[in-house]
Amino acid sequence: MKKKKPEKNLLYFVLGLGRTGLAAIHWLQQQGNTSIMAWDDQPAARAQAQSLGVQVTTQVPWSTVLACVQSPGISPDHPLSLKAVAAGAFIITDFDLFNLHYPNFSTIGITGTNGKSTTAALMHHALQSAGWPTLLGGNIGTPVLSLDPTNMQWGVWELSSYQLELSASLDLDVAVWLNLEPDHLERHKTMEAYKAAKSKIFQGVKWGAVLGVDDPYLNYISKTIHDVPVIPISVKQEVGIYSKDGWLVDTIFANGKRVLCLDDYPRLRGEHNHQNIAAVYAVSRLLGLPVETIAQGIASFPGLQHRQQWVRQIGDIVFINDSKGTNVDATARALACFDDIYWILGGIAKTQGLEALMEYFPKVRHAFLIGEAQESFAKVLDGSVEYTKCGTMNVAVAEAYVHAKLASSKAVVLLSPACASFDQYPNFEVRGDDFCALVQGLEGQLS
Ligand code: UMA
Repeated sequence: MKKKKPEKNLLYFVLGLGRTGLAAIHWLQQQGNTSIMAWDDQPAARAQAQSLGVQVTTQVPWSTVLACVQSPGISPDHPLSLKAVAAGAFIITDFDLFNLHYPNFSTIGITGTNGKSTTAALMHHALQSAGWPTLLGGNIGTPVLSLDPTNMQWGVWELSSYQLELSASLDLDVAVWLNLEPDHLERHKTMEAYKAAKSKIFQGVKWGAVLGVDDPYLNYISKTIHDVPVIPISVKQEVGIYSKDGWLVDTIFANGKRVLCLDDYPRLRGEHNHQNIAAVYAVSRLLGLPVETIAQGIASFPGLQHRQQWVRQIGDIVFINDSKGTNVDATARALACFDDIYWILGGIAKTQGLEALMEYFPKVRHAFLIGEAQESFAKVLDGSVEYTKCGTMNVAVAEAYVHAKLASSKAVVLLSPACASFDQYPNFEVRGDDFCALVQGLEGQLS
């Protein structure tokens, strides 16, 4: 799509009226656009757009549509998207509108199947800590058009394959692609299509690309980019910027020196987090930040809420909220990061059974079971891990604290339920908040 400012009085059609679509309508109206039509397949969402004075219809005069602003959750196969394309309208995203309207804004896009939220939040935090006025938006939960760029210069965008697939002109300054696992194949159908969607992150990239080359496909891609510097990152091989023996080693900007001691960041444990750190370090160095500044930014990162979030330490006991661990894969990542674990789990079990976590059972000192899954989980743990059926979170937190206090060495009380929360909570966020509040209230009870 040719770079030009969005014109007034040409029609925008906003397809999808969730967070992205409603933010786009607000933004277009703020820019003075009055010619906006919209559609959503859900009546409740349509009503919200109507209340904003927008005509909600499928009867669109397609020949006058400049662009269809499509929400990421809507497939390119949606009948209205197909009609827009057939009529010659541009399919664009909220990122494209942002980019067209704020061409001097500098942007870092981060994608990957896993770790992109943590990496985007860490990147944002590192730049903010260095005194760079930076926005954080995208798949992490905040549509970019709801952000206020006044007095800001940098944007860190978390980008999903859906958003990349639909985008027309991202033109990022720096593109980061962390890793690749099969995901969202119900939408993309094939791995090839998924890879093609993700690869759009490099279109128009200006300053550099950071790639997690432990994945063979990303390693291959890293060799095909010639227009901008490519920085490989790894946790397995000695290439580019890599982690080894608890250190981050930099062969790109520091002649192979050890630059960051990864043990200094207990809130970012585990190989996957070391790769996230490598990505943030790589981008920061590309932008010219000194190592010391980067180190300080990473050290003060509070972590993402509900994802291995460090809550509190009482004596030798650390409390971790991983309420986002709603399935065994996510919980496996948390269990891999800690030792001497007092594990709170349960809720509504998913189809993949707890048996898949058996390799981590030797690290668990005691399990505290809650929710619907407690009986079935007890059967799996029987004979391998000591457990207590607690029923509810308040009992589990109190019991876990009592047990952890009796431990002779360091202990980790970890909420990582491997389950959905809906039997006892409206969502995993409320479950995590409940855990945090109970942990904050512990001191008075038992210390
Ligand atoms: N809709 C239709 N027809 C369809 C599909 C959806 O009309 O065929 C309508 C729905 O009725 C709904 C609206 O589209 O009203 C929802 O649009 P959306 O799914 O794009 O959701 P948004 O609220 O705009 O949120 C989106 C992202 N959602 C998805 O990609 C599914 C959010 O990522 C993102 O935070 C937000 O934009 C801001 O950028 C969420 C997500 O689940 C967290 N992402 C996936 C993931 O991380 O795995 C990709």
